[in-house]
Amino acid sequence: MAGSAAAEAGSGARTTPAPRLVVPEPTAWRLPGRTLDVGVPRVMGIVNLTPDSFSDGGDLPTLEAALARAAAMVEHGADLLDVGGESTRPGAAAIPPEEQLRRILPFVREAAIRFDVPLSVDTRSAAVARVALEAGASVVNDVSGLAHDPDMGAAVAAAGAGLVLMHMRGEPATMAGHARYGDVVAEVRSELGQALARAREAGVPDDRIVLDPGLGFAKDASHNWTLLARLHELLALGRPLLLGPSRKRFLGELLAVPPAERAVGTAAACAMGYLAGARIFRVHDVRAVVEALRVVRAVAGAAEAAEERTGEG
Ligand code: HH2
Repeated sequence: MAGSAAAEAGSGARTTPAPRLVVPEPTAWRLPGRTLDVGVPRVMGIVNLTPDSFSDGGDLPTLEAALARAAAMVEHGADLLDVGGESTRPGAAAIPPEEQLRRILPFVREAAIRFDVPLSVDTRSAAVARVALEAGASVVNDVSGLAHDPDMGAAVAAAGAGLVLMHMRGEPATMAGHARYGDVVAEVRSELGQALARAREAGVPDDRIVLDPGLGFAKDASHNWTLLARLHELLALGRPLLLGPSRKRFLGELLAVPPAERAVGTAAACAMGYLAGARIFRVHDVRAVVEALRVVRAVAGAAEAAEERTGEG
């Protein structure tokens, strides 16, 4: 295909596999009470209820402010909300479960009533997950990929919740020292496979699970770019892919702008991630990303229609 596209382009142009649209299988993510079709792109809006998150720490000091931010995200097209009470930026210390719950629980209770989108809780603590799931959350986003808390898999399985397994090495406090790979894509794929095995062992069914390469977690900028370029190789694990490039340092290093000005870079990374097969995008700037994904889908749809016509002719 790349060859024929190059031939059409003429004048010595060549194409690489990266910009081709990858259409992943499977396309269903089963959550309590509903199945999310992830054949189409889904945007997960970030609600950080932390004083120290790298891009938006302290932005939402009251429950009202958090609910207003969430309402705006849903209005702009967020399909899920991800709430967290612990920053996992490089160097961050762990936050005790009681403090995480103090930060997030009022929001989880209220958001579960107000918004008709699944609520995800970003935590590595089974105690936090259990309480949040009982209060109305339906997904656990575990950035440790079930490596941090040995009770997490059982907590997710018992609630029948959805599970995001993210790739990381070490802990946020130490992960920068683990950013050493031979082939970063092969190693992330293999270690995500181990996380998937931990989930299965704990009784979490495959159709509840999505996988995430963990951009910026024990990865330097070149690792992140390589993972974005070769994301489709992670589809071999057989589960939908979630991507979290939002406002991250590798974008800042390229663009030389502070975190609050990285929405355009984030949207471009999500658009490329979509072409490569990711279907869920965890972002702060929901509107920019929803619009970027709509544009990419329109082009991809037109390309598919053109291909079908060629096939018929
Ligand atoms: N990134 C962050 C936190 N949670 N979860 C998933 N699944 N994927 C990610 O890439 C991811 C994540 C870090 O971003 P943020 O929440 O904005 O910052 P902080 O950890 O400082 O709160």
